[in-house]
Amino acid sequence: MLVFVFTALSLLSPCLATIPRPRGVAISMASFYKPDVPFQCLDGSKQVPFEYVNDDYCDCPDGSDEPGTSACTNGKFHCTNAGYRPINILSSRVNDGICDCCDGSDEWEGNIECVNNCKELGRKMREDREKQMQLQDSGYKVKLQYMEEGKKRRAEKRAEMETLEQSKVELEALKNEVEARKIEVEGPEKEAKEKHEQAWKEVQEAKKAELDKIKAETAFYEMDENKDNRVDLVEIKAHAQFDVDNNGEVCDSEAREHLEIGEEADHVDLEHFMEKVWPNIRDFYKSPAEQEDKGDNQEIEPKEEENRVGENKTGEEEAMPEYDDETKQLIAVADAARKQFTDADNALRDAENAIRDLQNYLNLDYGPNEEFSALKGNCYEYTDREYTYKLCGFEKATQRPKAGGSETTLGNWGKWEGTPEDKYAAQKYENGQSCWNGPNRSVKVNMKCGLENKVTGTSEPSRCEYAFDFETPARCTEPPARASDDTHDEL
Ligand code: MAN
Repeated sequence: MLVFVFTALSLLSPCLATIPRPRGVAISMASFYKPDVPFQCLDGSKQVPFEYVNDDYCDCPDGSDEPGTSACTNGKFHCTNAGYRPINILSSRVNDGICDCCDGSDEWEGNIECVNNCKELGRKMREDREKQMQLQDSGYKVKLQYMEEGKKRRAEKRAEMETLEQSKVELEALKNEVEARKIEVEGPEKEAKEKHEQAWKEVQEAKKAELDKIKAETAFYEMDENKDNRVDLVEIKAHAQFDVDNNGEVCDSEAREHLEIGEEADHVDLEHFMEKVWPNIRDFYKSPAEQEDKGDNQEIEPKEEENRVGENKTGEEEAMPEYDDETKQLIAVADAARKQFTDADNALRDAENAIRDLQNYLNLDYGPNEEFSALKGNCYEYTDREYTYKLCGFEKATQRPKAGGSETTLGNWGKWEGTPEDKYAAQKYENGQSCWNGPNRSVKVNMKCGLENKVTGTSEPSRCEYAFDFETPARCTEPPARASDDTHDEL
């Protein structure tokens, strides 16, 4: 059966009314369907008589001869949808008992009664669009502020950086200067201190030598039992401590060895004793009194020995006397130079740290017009059933269990990760805490226009890979003039 119905076009568009068009054909395509000439398949593959158009038999391989029937599986049916948006549907859906077009034109056989709700859809679409425009409008105003503030901030940071770079140069020079001064005054200080310390050491050593001499003399007179001012073999033999081989007696050779004398001699005088004997025995010599007190084989504390001799009663090191005034003065000068150096060094370090912070700020990409700088230094939270998520702009993203427990870093600022056409559509926070049997945690933050900065949703599409939805005025665009509206009145 020949199905050939022209859409009536006469009323609203007089200029188009002259081109009748077969069912399912868009106005823009009407010129290809002229009733008085054979129809050329749109893919150019063949020509058929015009009567074959919409005759419910598929002639063209591209289905273009049957726009208004379901004869071709690959054909396209154009719904005019006056009051809403025209759409193309697969022509297999024509007269399939389901209303696909809001104007009901796809069900022209009347197998089902379609209500034309194009006007309502159009109204809703316009309302939504109006809301979107208002949102973009208001958001864009905020974005303009962000842009201004962001640019100002960048300029300020740059200026601050320049100032700091300059003062860094000065601080370096100052540091070198005070360091040189420090080195200069530390030399005489060191010399004076060493001189004082050396003198003190010498005094100490002299005292020690004096003490040793007294001990040696005491030992000599203790051993010289017959008081003939000599220590002879018999006297030394009386001291069991010289029994080196522990055989119960001090034999001649042991006695001679300790007295450092040969076979020909049998005694030593004080001078020989002090010079030759005492150095060998001072570490283990025990006076007769000690031997009685403690027994032969017991050690006695050197402290007690000192007490006995009567010197340095406490046995403690005597404190070094204060430096002389001249040395004190040199120390004060060096201390002042050291402080100046430490201060200059700290000031330089502070400047370097501040420069590093500024550099970090300036190295970040805050969008084409600095609009995203509003997120820097701010954090935004979102709580779902299980966790509180936090996004700190250009810094990091975290997750904290609501039930308590420690915070998990989901990622640190990485990069912009939108599309090639829209780089700023998403941010990536990466290298978060490692995930058992999975990748290091990371977050993709999808950004869209909103009136304020906030996380509006979070999810974990795959284990330890999170997605945040974020709204920000920085993503709003200047809305196009309201006149551009693709709701059409194609009739
Ligand atoms: C924690 C959370 C989850 C994550 C698992 C992986 O429970 O960070 O989001 O899926 O660890 O083990």
